[in-house]
Amino acid sequence: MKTSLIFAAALALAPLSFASDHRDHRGADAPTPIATTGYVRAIDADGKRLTIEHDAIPALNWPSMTMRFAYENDETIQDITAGSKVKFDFIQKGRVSLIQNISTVPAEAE
Ligand SMILES: [Cu+2]
Repeated sequence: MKTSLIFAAALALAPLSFASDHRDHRGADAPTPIATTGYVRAIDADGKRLTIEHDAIPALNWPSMTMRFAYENDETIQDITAGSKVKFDFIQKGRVSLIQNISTVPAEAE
């Protein structure tokens, strides 16, 4: 009886320990990517910046606004054109909002 209780407790705790292992693996200082959607208003290929009118981002307490997001590689935005509706995620690196992934949203998915 006691053994089976301990076993049940271990099973119950297993998902929690898996989750914290996963966080540890990312590193304590790894910024959490933030997902949002918006419309690309301009592409600055030389400066590697997209101007995006993004939706409100409650996680950052940001209202909807138009602002510039950085990207590191041209491949990141290869499917993006000005006017595209997009979903994307980004991290905050100091004052820079750096896009991690971005893709267009089909019109029928709106
Ligand atoms: Cu913003």
